[in-house]
Amino acid sequence: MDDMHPLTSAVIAGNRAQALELTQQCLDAGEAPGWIIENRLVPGMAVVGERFKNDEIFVPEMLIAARAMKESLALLEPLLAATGFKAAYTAVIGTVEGDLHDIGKNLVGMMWKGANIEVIDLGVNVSAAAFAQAVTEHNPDLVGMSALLTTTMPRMKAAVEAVKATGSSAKVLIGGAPVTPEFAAEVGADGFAPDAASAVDVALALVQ
Ligand code: B1M
Repeated sequence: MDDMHPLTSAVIAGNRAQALELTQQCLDAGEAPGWIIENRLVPGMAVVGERFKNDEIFVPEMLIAARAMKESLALLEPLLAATGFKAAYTAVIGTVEGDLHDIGKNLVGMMWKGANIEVIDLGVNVSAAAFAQAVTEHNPDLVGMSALLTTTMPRMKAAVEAVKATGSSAKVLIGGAPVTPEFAAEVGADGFAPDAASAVDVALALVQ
C-alpha cells in the first residue's frame, strides 16, 4: 500500500477533486492517457472491488470510488483517440425490457470501465431486439443484462436468445437482485455475477 500512486489512492478514497488534479499532474508529467488508465486507475478499482467482495466497504463507497474514476476518465477519454489507445474489451449493457432500475447496472458498467472494458450503455427497458441490434452494430465481447424485478426476469431469456441468434460470439452475463446462477443457466446465459465487483472477475474470466 505504501508504494501506491497517489492517483490510485485518490480513486480508492473516492476523492474526485484529487483524482482530477492528480490525473492532470500525470498528464503534465508525460504519462500517456492509456497508461494512466491501466496503471493508475484500474489498480484502484481492483482494490475497491476486492474490499467490496470482502464486505470491508459497501455500495455507497463503491459508487463514490467509481465516480472519482469517472471524473478522471472524463479528462482522459478525449485524449485517448489521439494516442490510438483501445480498451481491452467491449461490452454492451442494459436493463431488460419492462424494468427501469439502473443503479446496479450503472455500477457494473462503471466497474467494467474500471477494468479497461469499453462500455456501451443501452440504458433501461431494453428489448430483446435492441440487445440484438446493439450486438450486430458494436460486435462486443460481452453483453451484460440486469433485472431487478421478478416480473422482468423472464425477459432475460428472450434477450439472451436474441443475442445468440445474431451468431455473435459475445458472452452474455446476467445479474440483479432476484437473479440466481441456476436461473442464468436456465436461460442460456454464459455467466452470472451477484454484485458489481464479481461482475468484473466473471466478465474477464469469460473473455480471456
Ligand atoms: Co423498485 N423495486 N420498483 N424502484 N426498488 C425493488 C427492486 C423491490 C425489491 C422493492 C421491494 O419491494 N422491496 C421491488 C421488486 C420486487 C420484486 O420484483 N421481487 C421493487 C418494485 C416492486 C418496484 C416497482 C414495481 C414499484 C411500483 O411502482 N409499484 C417499480 C417498478 C418500475 C419498473 O422498473 N418498471 C419500482 C421503481 C423503483 C424506482 C424507480 C423508484 C427506483 C429505481 C431508481 C433507479 O434505479 N434509477 C427503485 C428502487 C431504488 C428500488 C430499490 C429500493 C433499490 C434498488 C437498487 O438500486 N439497489 C429496490 C429494493 C432493494 O433492493 N432494497 C427496489 C442498489 C443496487 C446497487 O443494487 O440493483 O441489486 P442492485 O444491483 C447490485 C446487484 O444486484 C448486482 O450488482 C449490483 C451492485 O452490487 N447487479 C448485477 C445488478 N445488475 C447486474 C448485472 C450484472 C451483474 C450484477 O451483470 C450484467
